Amino acid sequence: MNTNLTQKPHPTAVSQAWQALESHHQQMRQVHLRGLFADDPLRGQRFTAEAGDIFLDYSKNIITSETMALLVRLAEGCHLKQKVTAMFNGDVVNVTEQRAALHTALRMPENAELKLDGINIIPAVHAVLRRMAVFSEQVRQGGWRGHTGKRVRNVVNIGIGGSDLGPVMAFEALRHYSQRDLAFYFISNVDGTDFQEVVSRLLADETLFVVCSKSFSTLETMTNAQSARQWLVEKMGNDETAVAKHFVAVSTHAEAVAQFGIAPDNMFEFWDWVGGRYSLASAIGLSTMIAIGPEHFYALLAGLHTMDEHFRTAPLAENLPVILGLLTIWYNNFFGAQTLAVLPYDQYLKRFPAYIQQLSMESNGKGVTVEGSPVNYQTSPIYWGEPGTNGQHSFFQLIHQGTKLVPCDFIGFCQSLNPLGKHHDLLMANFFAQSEALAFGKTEQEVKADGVQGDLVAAHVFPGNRPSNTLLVKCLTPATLGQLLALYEHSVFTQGAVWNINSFDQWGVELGKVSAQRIFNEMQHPDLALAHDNSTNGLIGRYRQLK
Ligand code: G6Q
Repeated sequence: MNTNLTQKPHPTAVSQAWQALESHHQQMRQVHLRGLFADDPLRGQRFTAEAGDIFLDYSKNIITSETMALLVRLAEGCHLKQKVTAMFNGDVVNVTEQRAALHTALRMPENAELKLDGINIIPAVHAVLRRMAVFSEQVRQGGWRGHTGKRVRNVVNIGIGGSDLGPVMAFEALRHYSQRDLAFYFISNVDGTDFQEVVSRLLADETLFVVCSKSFSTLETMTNAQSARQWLVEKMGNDETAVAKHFVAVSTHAEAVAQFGIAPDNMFEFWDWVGGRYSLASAIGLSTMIAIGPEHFYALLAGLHTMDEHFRTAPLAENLPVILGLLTIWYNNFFGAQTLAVLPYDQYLKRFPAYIQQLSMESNGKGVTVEGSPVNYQTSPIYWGEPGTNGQHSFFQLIHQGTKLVPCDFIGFCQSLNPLGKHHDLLMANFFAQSEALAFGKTEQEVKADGVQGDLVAAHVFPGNRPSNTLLVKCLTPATLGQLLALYEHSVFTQGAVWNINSFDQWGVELGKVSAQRIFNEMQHPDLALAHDNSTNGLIGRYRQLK
């Protein structure tokens, strides 16, 4: 493990910008947000930015104009603009897999043109979208009939990682817009409990399985898909032909899909230039499209595209994803913050933090540069979070008064999709109160003025100076969700560009997979001698005895 992780990345411009930030940090670690706001009455307007329907107030960060200028200088030194252009153009930015990362092409309008290896890929993107739209409408309107002639009532997405988190997050986020006579389920874990607890409540002849797997070889997904197939065929009196009406696949791998027994007509294609965690806008979003309908799905794509265009064209200093990404670097690399909390004040966004967690940590949890040398600075922070106000009654204590610095992203909406009495004003009152309290805290004097005395005073003091961003949006819609998603995607890209790492591979998940295969084999053959370390041998031995 690299222990000296406080130094700069590489060449001259970068190291100068990095050093300038290091010495600037020496001053900034002495200041308090109370002072920054007192010195600049317009601070709350000065440090704001807007793109599409998203308003960002980043004034409650421990920054000055100089901080932002230095961070932008760092980004320039890292050739951020050039790297953005390279990604959008389809250059091989995923160097270890020799691939482009063209998720942005999935959201481009039909009349756009983007050539990859000399071929315009946009017509193919839209051809798949049209097929998805036709199929979705068939399911939604009851034209798609199951094997016994019944219409579909349950849609079960089988996938894991990028083939699960996007669909489940988007379904939950946009549930308000979903067709309510259809129920949606998501099976991801290889733990049979996940499968059983879903199918035990379903009627097979009303159920459609959407098997999502880019590779169509992922152990968990293939195991769940086989179990689903077996379950369905059994329920249909062992009639194998039932599979055709109850299974569709989303994959880049037509052969493997055919081998599974799903006909090409029931397969929705995407391409190796779409990374798993960036794939929601591809056919991986099929269950989302069935839920919310093609029109809303196109609005989601348009929202993503709005933010893509903003990221691609806006000057760095006014660029929302760049600002968010650079602020993350500021706390991660200069203040030594280890984590970042994503706190949506909207129950529909309950899976949003988990989605952003994968997006960020799988993309930027890297220890080598794109050239393959070990980094000597910190890369991705740990992303985590829960919706407000629930989090306030659990971990917020640590953010307010603990010993760790936890920068927060607060995400809130001015209009509720479920207006109910005073609920929304109460929710949003908490939303505004939290970032205010984190920034300004409560001094000893204020505590005493409230009548608290003696030994109790210290426990009642809130130090404040705890930074946060506030993302305020009028309403949660497919379009604004799209904008939020692309905002985080490109913030992650910005961070990766500055750290000079490959944000698009994920080799770190491989070792455990290979090892699990070997151990699985040892479980199937209890007579096989174990040749692991002493701890692993002991644990497997105990499992063999007790299973
Ligand atoms: C995401 C990762 C990973 C992937 C899953 C599922 O970027 O690559 O989470 O999405 O491992 O892979 P398949 O879609 O190939 O089944």
